[in-house]
Amino acid sequence: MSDRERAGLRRRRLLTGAGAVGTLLLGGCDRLAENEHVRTVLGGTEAVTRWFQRLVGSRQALAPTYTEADLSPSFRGNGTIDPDDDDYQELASKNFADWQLEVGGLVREPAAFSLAELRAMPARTQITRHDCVEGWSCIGKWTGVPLGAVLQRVGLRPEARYIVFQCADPMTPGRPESKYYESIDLDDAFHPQIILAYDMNGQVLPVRHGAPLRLRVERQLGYKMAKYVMRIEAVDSFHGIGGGKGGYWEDLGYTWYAGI
Ligand SMILES: Nc1nc2c(c(=O)[nH]1)N[C@H]1C(S)=C(S)[C@@H](COP(=O)(O)O)O[C@H]1N2
Ligand SMILES: [Mo]
Repeated sequence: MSDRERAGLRRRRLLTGAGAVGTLLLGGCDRLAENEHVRTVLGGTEAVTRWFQRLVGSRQALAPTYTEADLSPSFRGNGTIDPDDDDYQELASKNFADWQLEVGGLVREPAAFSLAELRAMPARTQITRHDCVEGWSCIGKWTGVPLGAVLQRVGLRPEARYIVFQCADPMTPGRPESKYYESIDLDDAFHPQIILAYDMNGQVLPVRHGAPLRLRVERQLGYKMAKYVMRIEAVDSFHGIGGGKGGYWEDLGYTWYAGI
């Protein structure tokens, strides 16, 4: 996203905030975005702290977290909400009992993890705000295994520079080569808030939001947070993957680093 687009996104948020009184009856997500804005205005010190942290903060700084009271009553589903893919539907019909996460590429020991194995690993829960490039936000609670823990299990080779997430959902019906994919660099891969989430708001992650496993990249925009993750691959470049830009939307012109 260019600085101009970023400014546009911020402006849209401010406008949403200004309309708070008139739109109090709006459901879930939009209303919470407004509450957040109101809180920022009232909590001046916190806003300044956050601004300063962003200014000098490292890539390892944490995204803001929220409380149960802040949870959006309904969380918007966006992009694919039910993958148009026979293999995925077959797995879903058995409650993902036969699903496995493949991890390969530039790793020492390629492996496959069942949901039970992922759930047995150290878990992290966080309540965060999801910002979509389209200008809406929702607050949700996510539980999952830190991506770094999974990568440690397989061991990255020194040549690895990026982690690519291959998803189950074709973006053009009937065209498997159009499946959604995303990528992040190693700074993010080992960021403590980057998790592979299997629970949302204290329940099993619904299909709508990426079952059985979706990525959370809390310091970037929504399109980085791959849903329906089937395979994770460590690579040294995006050459030969999709259109070569590191993600489905990136191949269509979105910026690869979508930091917020
Ligand atoms: N596999 C896959 N992941 C995806 C998408 C998608 O269409 N397919 N959409 C992205 C976009 S633009 C957003 S805003 C979020 C939406 O997540 P949600 O449905 O949980 O709100 O998922 C992201 N990850
Ligand atoms: Mo999005």
